[in-house]
Order: sequence, then C-alpha cells, then structure tokens
Amino acid sequence: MPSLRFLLAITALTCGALASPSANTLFPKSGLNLAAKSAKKLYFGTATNSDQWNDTTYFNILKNNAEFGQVTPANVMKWFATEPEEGVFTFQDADIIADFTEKTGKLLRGHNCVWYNQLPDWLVNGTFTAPELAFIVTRHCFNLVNHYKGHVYSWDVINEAFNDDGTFRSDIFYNVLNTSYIPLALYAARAADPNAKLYINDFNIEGTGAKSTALKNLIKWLKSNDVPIDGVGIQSHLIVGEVPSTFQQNMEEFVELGVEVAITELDIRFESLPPTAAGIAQQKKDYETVIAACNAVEKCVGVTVWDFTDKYSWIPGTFPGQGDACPWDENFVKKPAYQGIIDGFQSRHQ
Ligand code: 9MR
Repeated sequence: MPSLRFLLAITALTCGALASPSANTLFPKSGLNLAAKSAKKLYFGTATNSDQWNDTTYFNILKNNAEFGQVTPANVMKWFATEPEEGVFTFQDADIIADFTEKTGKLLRGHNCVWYNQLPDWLVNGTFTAPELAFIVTRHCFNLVNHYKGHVYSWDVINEAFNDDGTFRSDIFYNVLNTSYIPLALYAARAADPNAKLYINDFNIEGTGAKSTALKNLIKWLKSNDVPIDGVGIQSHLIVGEVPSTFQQNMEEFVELGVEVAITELDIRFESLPPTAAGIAQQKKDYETVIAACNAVEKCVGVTVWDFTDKYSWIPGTFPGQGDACPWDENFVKKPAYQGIIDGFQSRHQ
C-alpha cells in the first residue's frame, strides 16, 4: 500500500504540473505544427534569432512543438557568421540554434551556403581567380554542411541566384565562376552530408513567370547532368491581396521535375499600416490560400514562417511603413491569420 505521504506528494506534483503554465505544452491540443502533421506534412516551422530568446513569451511559443516542429536560423548560418575570416570557421552562434532543435526534437533547416548578401568583408573585397573562388565556395559549403551532418533536414545550398527577369544575378560568384558555382556548391554539400536534402531557395517564384521558368530550367539542367538537387524553397514573402493565382500550379510544375518543394520564408505584409478590418480578413484568407496550396501538393513537405511575431519581423527594417505580416502580433496575440493557417491545413485536396 502506498503511504499517505507518498499519495499526497504525487497529488501535489500532478496538480502542480496541471496548474503550471507549461501544462499546455505538456498536453497540447492544437497548434500550427499539429495541424501540419495532421495534413501529413513534415513540419510547420519558423525562422528565429537566438538573441530574441530572452523574451520569455517569445521563447515559450517557439519551443512549443505543437506550434513549431522546425526552425530555420534567420542569420547565424550565413557566410559572414560562419567564415568571418578566410578559412576560419565559427559555429558558436549557429550551434546554439542547432542544440535547441536537438533538445526540443525539432527539425532544422540550414540557411544558407551561397548567397550574394551578408558575406564577410574578406570575400566581398577580395580579388580571386576562378580556381581560387571555386575552392573557396567548395570549402565553405563542405565545412558548413559537414559541421551539422546528421542534424539538418534540408539545406538552402543556393539562395536567390536569379534576377526577377530570370537572368542570373551578377554577384561575386556568378561574375567569376558563371553558373559553375551552383553545381560546385551542391556537390560539396552532398559530399558533406549525403542525407540532407539540398535546396535552391528564392523569392518571387511563388507564381509562374520568368523567374520560376528560369529556376525550372536550372533544375532540369542539374537533373540531366546528375548534379544533386532535392528541393526548391519557395520563400513566399507576399503582400496582402496579392497571392499569385498560379501558386499551386507552379508548385506542381516544380514537383513534376522530380524535386520536393517547401514554403520556406512565409509572411504576408500590409503595404500600409494600420490594416483595415477588411485587410485583416484578406490576410487570413491569403494565409489559408498559401497553406491550402501546399496541402494539395503531396511533395510540398512543410511550411516555415519568417518569424512568427510582428515584434521580430524583418519587414519594417527593410520596407519602412509596411508590416503586420506574421500570424502573431507584436504583443503575441494570435491574429485571424493564425486561424487561416489552420484552415489551410484542414482544407480538402482539390
Ligand atoms: O531575416 C533576415 C534579416 O535579419 C537580415 O537583416 C536580412 C539581411 O538581408 O536577411 C533576412 O533574411 C532573409 C533571408 O536570409 C533570405 N530571404 C529574404 C529574408 C528577408 O530579407
């Protein structure tokens, strides 16, 4: 027979757990990631920066696996942070996020290996021959992906390689190596972690058009030359009322080429603030439309928002006067957009 003291202790512990604020995270009933999983997706996730984690309201939502089953580091895996001096690799800041995903059981998307932006000064200001830069690209991608081998679900190996008209962006990589930097980076990433899905990620490829066509042609070219490529990241930095009508068709066209797709940086912003009631309703509908499109395409594996609260959104810093793009407002109140996401995952396939 258990003693009375033992029973009282167990009762106190149980009641304590149920009464504590963490009870919801222990026994979650609903959430964006749960909705995604119910729709047979791998994850619903968010971008984050660890310097936001002192904000306990933020952190409690972030760590809740019912809401987020995947995390993308918004900045700390980028070149400036991981190879600040030539050949010197620093992973401390990115490790904080990788360790968090290990402890919480969330998937990790690596972002990114090669991008024209947020590069270290030594690379931007350097003068390199083609063989030198080819070595630099290979070494960077190999070391970065290798450091997280076995811990990353998918890598944005190439980020934003195109202009909106479908021509290749002339950046430091293209100007010296032409398009050869793309297979170089992909081969290096594959060699470093054969199990990570390798993605090309871009914006303004949400609907059909010149830029999407250019990326489809690149995927075809990579496939026909046996260059490893597993996925296309459709960033989806959208504007309220302007979700492309070809969103789903466009995803299907990518999938037909033999790759998976993911919505990797979703937010839907207002171009002027504050939003009207009609605007807020439209934003809910837009979130639903985007998620429903992913829901309808089996090989759309998951959705990531580019942070979940307006408090930490990148948008006002880049587009002054615009924003309110996230599913939680700056006071961590869920907006109708949140329900739009749930509704999208519950939508029937067309
Ligand atoms: O969220 C990132 C922000 O903190 C940086 O200042 C910015 C620099 O350009 O990059 C943001 O993330 C971008 C991502 O890496 C690539 N796609 C566009 C995102 C928003 O700018």
